[in-house]
Amino acid sequence: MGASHTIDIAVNQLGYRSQDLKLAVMRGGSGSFRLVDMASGGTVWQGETGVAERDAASGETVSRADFSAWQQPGVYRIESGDGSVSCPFVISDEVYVDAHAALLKAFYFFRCGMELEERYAGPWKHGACHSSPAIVYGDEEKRVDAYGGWHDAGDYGKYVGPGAKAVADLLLAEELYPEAFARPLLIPETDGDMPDVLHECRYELEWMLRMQDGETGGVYHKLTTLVFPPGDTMPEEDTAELYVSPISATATGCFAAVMAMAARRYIAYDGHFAETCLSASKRAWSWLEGNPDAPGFRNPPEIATGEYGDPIDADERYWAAAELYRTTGEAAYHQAFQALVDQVEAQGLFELGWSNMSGYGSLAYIRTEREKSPELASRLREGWLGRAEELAAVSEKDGYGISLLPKHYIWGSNMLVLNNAMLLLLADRLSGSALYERHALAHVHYLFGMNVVGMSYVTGFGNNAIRYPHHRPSEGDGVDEPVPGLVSGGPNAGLHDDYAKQHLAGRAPAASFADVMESYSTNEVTIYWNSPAVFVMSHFVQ
Ligand code: G3I
Ligand code: 9MR
Ligand code: ZN
Repeated sequence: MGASHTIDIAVNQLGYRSQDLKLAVMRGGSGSFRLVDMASGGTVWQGETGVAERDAASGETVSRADFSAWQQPGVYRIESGDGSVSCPFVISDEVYVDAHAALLKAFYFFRCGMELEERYAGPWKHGACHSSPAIVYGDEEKRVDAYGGWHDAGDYGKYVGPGAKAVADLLLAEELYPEAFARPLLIPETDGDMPDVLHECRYELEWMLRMQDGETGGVYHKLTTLVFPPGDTMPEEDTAELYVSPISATATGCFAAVMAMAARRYIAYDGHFAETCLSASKRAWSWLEGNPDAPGFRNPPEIATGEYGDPIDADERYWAAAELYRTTGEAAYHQAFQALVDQVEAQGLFELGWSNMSGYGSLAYIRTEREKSPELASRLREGWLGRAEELAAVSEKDGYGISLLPKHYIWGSNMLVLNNAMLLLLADRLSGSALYERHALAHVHYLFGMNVVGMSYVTGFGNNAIRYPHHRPSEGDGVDEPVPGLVSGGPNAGLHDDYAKQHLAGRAPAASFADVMESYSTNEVTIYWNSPAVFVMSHFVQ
């Protein structure tokens, strides 16, 4: 791990903006701490930590050091009375700009079906991949030519549900924080008018359009090889036969939703594309209407790649109805939305995951300017704010200031960290206040190093950032550094891979993490862990 410093003082390794909440976490106890200016070596500020308390998630006794009062830009580190030293970090208003850009650029690095040229990809260039038409599972005569889109993760599968979540987060970020996307991304399609983030999303949306069955309007669940290739396979070396798995209601539902959303975001730049998205969305909706009892998706027997199984499609239908109503104003979608809400509520109305996508539907309804049921709109809005209040209460108590309980350190826990930060920021937006911003920021501090393992979970960002993500291109490309800007899944107490079983058993939930390629259940990367990070960081680069 190459770290010469101790991790007894955990900081945001990127740093802090001058006016923001500035927190560090001390492990082991409480006491005095000094802020040391790295340039002069002098102590510029000193303080006392809060009371040390036992932190259930990390299994440590920790105290918080709050140095928000110091606002002078510079490079610093924190030293404690007993001689512990933190990583160096910066205080500057620009401190999150490069990380935000890299988290977004990561989507270009996930691209499938085209060469990543050196002028855009630098040393992480590679050849074109996965360009042959896919066999339709169960109908060996039929082919689907669904090239393009983003690889899902450390593997090369392309899955509709995860893609829909990722695009939704990016389109929402662009809708709410347009100024955060003013800088060019250095991707091939750049032109003067359309923001690069929309070019990048379009690359995925066009793949999704190819995943829709022309005859029925249903959407194939995923496109993968039969099994995962070895861990150091480059994309262009992964030449096994491709298969599309059967159409599913969950894929068709979130496809309908994200296409209706895209129709609104692209209309100002490309009316033809917006129209294509909307008519694809409506065809998907018709499929849903014709298939009210479609079974949940399960991997066909010979297909062993990611399942993204999800037996409940009510939330995807709910999201689709909300977006179609917001885009078209047609009463039928409004009725369908209202008819689904009680059923969806049982699983939660404010979820932003690949499995339960209800939160996107609730948000679309709360934000639409179309005519709505005042009762339903206020029920959803109040519910959203109530959820934020619950997350804030957990964050107040948590040793590291975040909203996860010990049971939440599951596969992809960093998605929960970032989804919750997103929900908190949206709550502020809905109420016109800044009540939860500081809690959301603590989640950013956690992501970039203020956590019990003392690592930044984003490749290339932070003095002690992860270096060995479960990401086949990073393993296979012969470049020392991994592809930059990738968010790791983070601690997972479930011990879902052999490495975790052997090395992480018995650890506290938040410490169940290893920066090794083998540990795919703690250290893989995905598009839908990067996308909420882009959303959250968009708020903090304004
Ligand atoms: O929902 C339950 C929760 O109720 C329970 O308390 C908790 C306790 O473990 O488990 C939760 O379910 C977890 C589920 O994700 C929901 O998030 C499962 O344990 C966990 O095994 C499951 O992990 C998923 C994993 O695939 C295995 O299916 C991850 O979310 C998902 O991100 C991951 O996705 C993989 C793809 O299959 C292939 N591509 C890479 C990608 C990332 O690793
Ligand atoms: O690389 C695969 C990763 O993308 C998946 O998330 C994970 C779980 O489905 O599986 C990984 O592949 C492993 C396989 O499941 C078991 N053999 C080792 C593979 C890693 O190289
Ligand atoms: Zn590919």
